[in-house]
Amino acid sequence: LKVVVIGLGYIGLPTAAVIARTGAQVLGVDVSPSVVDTINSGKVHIEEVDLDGLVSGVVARGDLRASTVIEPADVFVIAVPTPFGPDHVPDIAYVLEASRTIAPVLKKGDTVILESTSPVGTTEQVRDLLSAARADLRFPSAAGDHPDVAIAYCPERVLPGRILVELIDNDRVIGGITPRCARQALSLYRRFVRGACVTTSARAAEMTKLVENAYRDVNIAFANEMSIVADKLDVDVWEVIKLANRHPRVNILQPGPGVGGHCIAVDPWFLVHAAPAETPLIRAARGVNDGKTRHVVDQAIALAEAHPDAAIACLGLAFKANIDDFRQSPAIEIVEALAARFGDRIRIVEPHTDRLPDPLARHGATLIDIDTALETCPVMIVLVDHDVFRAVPASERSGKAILDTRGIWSAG
Ligand code: SAJ
Repeated sequence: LKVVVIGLGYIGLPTAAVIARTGAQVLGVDVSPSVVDTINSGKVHIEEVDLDGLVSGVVARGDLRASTVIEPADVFVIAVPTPFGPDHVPDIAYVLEASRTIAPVLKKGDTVILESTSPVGTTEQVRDLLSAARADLRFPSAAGDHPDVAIAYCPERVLPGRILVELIDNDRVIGGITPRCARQALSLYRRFVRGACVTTSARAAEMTKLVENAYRDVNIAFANEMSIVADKLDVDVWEVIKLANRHPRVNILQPGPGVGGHCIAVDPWFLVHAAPAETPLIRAARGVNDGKTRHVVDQAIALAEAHPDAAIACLGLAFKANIDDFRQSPAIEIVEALAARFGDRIRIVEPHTDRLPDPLARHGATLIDIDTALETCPVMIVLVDHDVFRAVPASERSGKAILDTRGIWSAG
């Protein structure tokens, strides 16, 4: 079996490597020559648990290669980003571009699978684009005739930091343009998925993915709203959540400094865009989570002003614990606002980087380690729950002024 994976990012590269481990011949295609060179030398350009060892192994065995140029294959997997543009309008340009590159090499019997989070109807758009480009092939339609090419949508659902485990263990939803397309796509996932593989329509699978992330966003918004209420009422929100979660049908998530990353803060907008009048709850949740970041900025400024001249340690820049991914990180937004105001009083601890993003350094903020922070900073702001911060004992932080947005040092 020959598989082409288009897009070698956080999803595409691990997926390509896992498929290659099953003995399939995998070609990873990416627009970036440096990403391609890195992978062909057996290395990785992203940090993810156990990914380096897996990639170096499958590259050394010749089962995974990377290129900027597509080749014919039996299965094509599209795993490119789907950001949103101005006014939160979903941007599927990369998906359509990837489809355009597939069109010339497509042949009878091939399977095309879209994994990128996409607005409902995108898989049909991929089909339309391919069918316009290749009048010599028959493409699937709801009418259920016998197409030459199968087209399906199978959303990725893996959690950064656990990608290789979840790629194998999570259930997969496989949505075909027709049931036959879904069955054909299923045979790829059967090679490496231990979880259940459930087949459905492409549109239902597309919406399922959006619903999963919108559900999480709404639930985090609830936790964040409760944290602001608890602050106002002078109650420890972490204790309240722990106590409420003892109820058999209550399971509140954790408040934080806002919602970051490239999924949970983005995908709900795809639903809002598709049905603006019908999604007040999803929109409100987005507002609450973004508002929580501004609330933390205000709290942090008040704390800094209450301790004039004190060095302020900001713990963490990543969008969540134990990863090196800073994309759409609320921590970055908060530290930027603080650095713009307090300049070289701001010290940043982020074990997952050795250099500060540009605006932070420009404002005079510096990168220090956790030991130095504990020795030299009377004010500490916890923005990310990295294990190394969690491990700081109460004795080492006594006497400090602390704003703990993740509740890692909460007595509750
Ligand atoms: N967060 C909280 N409180 C919580 C949980 C998360 O504030 O209780 C924050 C995190 O700190 C982070 C953001 O939310 O800033 C998102 O983190 P996450 O761990 O909830 O999710 P992601 O973005 O790493 O991955 C999500 C996952 N989706 C769901 O859990 C429904 C993952 O399974 C998806 O594959 C991924 O989005 C994706 O690519 O869509």
